[in-house]
Amino acid sequence: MSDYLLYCFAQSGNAYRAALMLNLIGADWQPQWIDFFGAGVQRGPDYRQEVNEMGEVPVLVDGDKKLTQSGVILTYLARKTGKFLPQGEDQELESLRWIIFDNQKVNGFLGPYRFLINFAKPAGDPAIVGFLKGRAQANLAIVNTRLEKSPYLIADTPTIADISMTAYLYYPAEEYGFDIAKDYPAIGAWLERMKALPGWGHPYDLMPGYPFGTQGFRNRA
Ligand SMILES: N[C@@H](CCC(=O)N[C@@H](CS)C(=O)NCC(=O)O)C(=O)O
Repeated sequence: MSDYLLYCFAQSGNAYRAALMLNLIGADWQPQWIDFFGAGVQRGPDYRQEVNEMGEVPVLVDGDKKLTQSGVILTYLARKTGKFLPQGEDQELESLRWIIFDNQKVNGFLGPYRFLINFAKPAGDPAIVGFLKGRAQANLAIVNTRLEKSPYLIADTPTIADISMTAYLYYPAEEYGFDIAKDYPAIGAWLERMKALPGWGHPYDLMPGYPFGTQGFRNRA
C-alpha cells in the first residue's frame, strides 16, 4: 500500500497541484480516480459525508489524516518534508498571498473557462466564457510581470507558491484557444524551469482520466 492516496482526475488542474507536489518530493503515492464528468460522485451525499464535505477534488489521504484544498495539501507536505517550504515569516506570508491570488483569480478563472469550452454539456454561455477568459488573461499578465523580475514567484528557488500556480498551465493550447507559454513569455520560461525539476510530470501522465472518459494515463513512465 502506498503512503498517500490522492483523489483526483487528469483534467483537474486543482488536483494537479497536489499530484505534482507528491511527485516532486518523491512520495510513494497512488491516485484514486474520480469520475467527475460521468457519475459525478463528488456531488453525492456519500462523498460529502465520507470524503470531502465541500464536494471537491483534490483530497489527500495520509493515514488517518484527510486533507482538502490544494493550498492546505501543499502546505502540509512542505512542512512534513521541508521541501518547497517558504522560509521564515515573510516568505510564508508571500507564498500564501500568491496561493490565494492563484486560487481565486488566475487558475480560479482559467479552470472554469477551460471547463466551459471543453467539457460542459451544454457548452458554456458565451458571455460567461468571455468574462472568465478576460479575467484569466488579465491575471496571467500580472503573473507574467512578476516572473519577469524573479525566476520563481517568491524566491530564487521554487516553493509551493510555484507548484500551486502551475495548476492549469501545462494543458494543451488547443484546450484554451490561446497559447499561455507563448503569449506570456516569462510564464513560458518559468514553466520550462518547473518542468526541469526532478520528478516533474504532465497532468495527463500523473493522474488517471486520459483519454477523456477513461481511467488511463497519457504516457505513464
Ligand atoms: N480551491 C480548491 C478548488 C478545488 C476545485 O474546485 N476542484 C474542482 C475539480 S477541478 C471540484 O471538485 N469542483 C466540484 C464543485 O465545485 O462542485 C483547491 O485548490 O483544492
